[in-house]
Amino acid sequence: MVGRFSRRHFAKLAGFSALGMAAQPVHPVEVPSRPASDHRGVAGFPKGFLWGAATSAYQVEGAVDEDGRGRSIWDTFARTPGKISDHSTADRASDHYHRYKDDVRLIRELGIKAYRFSIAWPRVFPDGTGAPNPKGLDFYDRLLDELLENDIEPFATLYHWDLPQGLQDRVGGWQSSETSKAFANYAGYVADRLTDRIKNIFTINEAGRFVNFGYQWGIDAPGLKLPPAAVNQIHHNVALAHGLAVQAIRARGRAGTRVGPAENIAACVPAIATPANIEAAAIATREFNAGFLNVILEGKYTDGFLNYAGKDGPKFTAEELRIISTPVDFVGLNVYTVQYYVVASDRAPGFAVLPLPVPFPTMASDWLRVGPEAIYWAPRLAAEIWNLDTIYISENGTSAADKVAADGNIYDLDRIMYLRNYLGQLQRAASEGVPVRGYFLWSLMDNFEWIHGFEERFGLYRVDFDTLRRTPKLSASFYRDVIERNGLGA
Ligand code: GBH
Repeated sequence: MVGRFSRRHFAKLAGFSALGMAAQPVHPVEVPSRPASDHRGVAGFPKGFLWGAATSAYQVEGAVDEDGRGRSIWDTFARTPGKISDHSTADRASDHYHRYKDDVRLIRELGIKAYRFSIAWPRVFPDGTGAPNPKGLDFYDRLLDELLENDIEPFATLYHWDLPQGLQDRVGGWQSSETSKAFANYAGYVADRLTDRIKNIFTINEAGRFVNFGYQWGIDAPGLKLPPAAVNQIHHNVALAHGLAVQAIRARGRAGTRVGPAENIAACVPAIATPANIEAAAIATREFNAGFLNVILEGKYTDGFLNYAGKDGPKFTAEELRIISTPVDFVGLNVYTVQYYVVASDRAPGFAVLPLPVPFPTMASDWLRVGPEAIYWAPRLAAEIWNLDTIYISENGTSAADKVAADGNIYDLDRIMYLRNYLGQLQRAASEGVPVRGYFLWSLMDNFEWIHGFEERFGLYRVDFDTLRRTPKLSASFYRDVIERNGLGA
């Protein structure tokens, strides 16, 4: 399409020429500032709502052999032929390790107030346990200083899937509670060293997911296909790791350090929002999140979960359940899609899951079904069920079929469509008093998308993986506008 018009003609068609768009602008579209009297649009987000963006260490950092970093299970996995669709590794990734100063500037240019990054465990403890590697932690020291200098609130995730290979080799990784203890030790060390500057820590990213993908189905690292009893025990070990880490952070961090999980909640949505279906969706939310969120927030596995697991259920002690459910300061929810559409049922436990029509609309990733209502119902139901007072959307965003147009810009209107709809639903939740305090858009920039390598792009900034050059997409301007007005435009 674009090729049939001259650049100027296209810019005119797109309505941008009047806005003075340059060929390679810092922001593709300058958003004109609103007159103060313009009250159109949905009501804004609460004052002080924290607008953020997120990344994770292995996906963006690169520099896998620098400053004493040890190997992680993802280094090993990505090097195993046939595992990554484009045969890439994250050896260089987005080169954030070297470009973090520029990247902090990119955050600032959009008006983003908070940055969620993850700390690579194998940088800090190259072998998982034993002596820490001071140079590894130094990187996060520098990053924190840079963020704070730019008035950006740091949120660190301690585990975003890059388990030290040594722990996998020695004790089978998460198959052993030795890994849970090693994680707590690492968490305590980080808290000791960094909580003079970092106030918010996410323990584990998507516990419920990496266990199944990595240890049950063999899709993600470490690529194992273990039987149900082993998988349930792994889930338990991960929940235990979370609880031990919360305690270690409380013990060794500065007073006032806040900690919580970042979990991809199985989002259950009432197919039609009748009172009975809403109640059914709440029951479903507890059951489908029994292995992590529910046990850490209630201190027990649901009867439904234990009955279903039967003889394959996890082995645990009452003391472990107490540790697992150590109170948290906030709950982070990663919300991308609706997991289940639910209706009420007379049969125990009181809900039924409706079959999804095929095909169902998705974004560029085939798992990413379009379901904006997920970001309304997930925090609302979570707050009601578990009586939460502080929820962050710790991830939301989408892949898109980004193309660089002839004028050099990336007109990712599909991503904007997705964000506009999800943020509208989030605004609805906030305006009804659901305690959502902030939102982290996944992702700040294109990065290594796990088994999909560099083939699926989630960034607000495009990364050219040959030159490593960053270019803001149209969605970056969209997000900047949302932040500036603390809400959606008309
Ligand atoms: C998040 O996972 C992750 O936290 C983040 O690292 C990731 O980059 C981002 O979302 C985008 O995916 O093997 O094709 O069946 C979201 C939940 C669970 C979605 C695993 C992809 C596997 C897809 N993810 N799932 S597939």
